Formats: sequence, C-alpha cells, structure tokens
Amino acid sequence: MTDQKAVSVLGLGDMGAALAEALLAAGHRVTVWNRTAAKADPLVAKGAARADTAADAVLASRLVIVCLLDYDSVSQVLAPHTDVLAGRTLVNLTNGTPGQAREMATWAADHGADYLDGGIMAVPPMIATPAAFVLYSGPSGTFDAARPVLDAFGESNYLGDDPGSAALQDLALLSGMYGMISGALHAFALVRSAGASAREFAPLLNRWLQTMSGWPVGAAEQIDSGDYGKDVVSNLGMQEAAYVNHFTAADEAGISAELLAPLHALMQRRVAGGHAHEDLTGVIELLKK
Ligand code: FVH
Repeated sequence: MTDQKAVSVLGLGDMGAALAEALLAAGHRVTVWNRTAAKADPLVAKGAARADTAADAVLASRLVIVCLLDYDSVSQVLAPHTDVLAGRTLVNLTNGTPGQAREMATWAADHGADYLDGGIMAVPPMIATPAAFVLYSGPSGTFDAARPVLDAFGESNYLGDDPGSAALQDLALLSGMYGMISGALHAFALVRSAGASAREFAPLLNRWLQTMSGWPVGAAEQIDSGDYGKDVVSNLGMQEAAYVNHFTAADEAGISAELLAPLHALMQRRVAGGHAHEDLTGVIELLKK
C-alpha cells in the first residue's frame, strides 16, 4: 500500500519519535517501526500504524525516514530487506560521515531506491518549531518531491546533489557547538572552584557567548581571503600571552585545563612561525594535513 501522504519512520529513539510525531501532527499517514517495539506505543496511541518488521514499514510507504543510532545500525536494519527497497525514497537522518552517506546512496541506488541524506540541526523538543533546521543532500528531484513532507520537521536546507554534503556540514556545525560546550564546561568548573554555582554564572556566560556569536562571520572573510592580518583587532601574540593565564588559573583553582590545551598548542606554533601580528584565524593553516 503506497500513497502520497504515507510516510514510514524506522527508528523511534528520542529523535525518531519526535519526527514521527511531527508527521502525525502534519496530517500524514505514519507507519512506525523500532527494534524495541514498545517505543512505538505512544505513537500508535496518537494514530500511527505499527509495523511488525522493518520490511513491513518500508512496504507501507513510498517515503521512508530512517533515524537510527549510526550507519552500522542502518545497515543492520535495511540490509536483510533489499528486496523491498525498489521504488522507495530513503531519507536517512542518522548522523554519519560524508563517506558513509555516499556509500549508502550508492547501495540504495543498487537496490532501486532513491536516497537523500540529512543532518538534523535540532534536539528532539525543537522538531516542528521555527528553531529547527535540517540539511539535505542528494538528487534535487528527489529532494523536491520529498520536501512537502520533510518541511514538517523544520526548515529544509538543500545543499546539492553530493549525498555527502549534508553530513559534512552537519559535522562542521556540530564541531562549532562542541567547541562552545568545551569552553563553557571549563568556565563552569572554574567558577564552581571559587564557590559560585553554575546557575548563578550561566546568565553572564550566556551573554558573553551571544556577544561573541557573530565571530564566524568576520573570521570567514579572513579565512576565505587567506589574509589573516586583515582588520585585526585582537592580535594572536596578545591572545597567546593571555591564554597562558587559563592554565595558571586552572592550577590555582585545582581544575584541569585539558579542554583548552589543544588550541593553545596551535597558537604557540603559529606565533613561533612569525604570525603574532595576525589574527587567531590563521591557526586554520595548521589544520591542513
Ligand atoms: N537527539 C539528539 O539530540 C540528536 C539531534 C541531532 C540528530 N541526532 C542523531 O539522530 C539519530 C538518532 O538519535 P536519537 O536521539 O533518536 O538516539 P536514541 O534515542 O539513542 O535512539 C537510537 C535509535 O537507534 C536504534 N538502534 C540502535 N542500534 C540499533 C540496531 N543495531 N538495530 C536497530 N536499531 C538500532 C534504537 O533502537 P532501540 O534501542 O530503541 O531498540 C533507537 O531507535 C542519531 O544518529 C543521532 O546522532 C540526534
């Protein structure tokens, strides 16, 4: 049984369940499957159809959303059911690498399925709110056909026909997020060592991070031009000298500064290379292998 409004969701973890719920709220006929079947119960109570097997879920809809832990689990779930894939569109929203996405696109094509890869830039409670956006890549015709359904999750951003593009930019955005979280964890450890609570300090930290949130835009100008001496307001030599204070203060506070150490090593190498007058952005030159 297939029809335009039918969508199947494989994987009902925190994210898969949020996606299925958004599809139900948007009025789609949703079929759900999960390895641990009980996770489907709340969605079935809201109107989803339960598939007993992954193959049944794939057969139920032309459009199949896959949101599992990782690509290994996607392969474990789909590989035994290649006979039911022909004519389906697989939209894989599982986190992975560009290489994995390209390999899966080829595998899907070999079995007669269209394939889109996606990266969800939201946590589950954000799905179907204006804050959520999702990156997609794969054939444009496949994206155009699926888009009216996919828009239920949040803003759909199409990145082109290379199936690896969504995973690449997803990981790039997540690396920015983890950099912020690393710094914030160090900050909390430092203020807690002095007796302040994280809750007291959080508004100041939030304000500072918001103040600095425009940093990537200016940095991008220097990085694309390769001119790290352009419009410098905080030179690297000054920053490296001040950065050392993080390690001394951490020692004084009895906390580890290991989250901050990798950037310092790069700053030191860049200064030693004669770039103290430039901006911190020049460190990117040292990331090229
Ligand atoms: N939650 C988040 O904040 C992030 C937001 C951005 C996108 N990520 C990615 O989404 C994928 C799924 O994440 P999730 O939050 O749903 O993860 P869990 O709640 O841990 O659910 C994992 C599901 O995967 C199933 N599963 C795992 N291994 C297997 C396997 N070998 N065979 C079949 N299914 C498997 C698991 O099933 P079960 O444990 O309930 O039986 C869940 O359905 C992920 O790529 C994130 O990076 C989420």
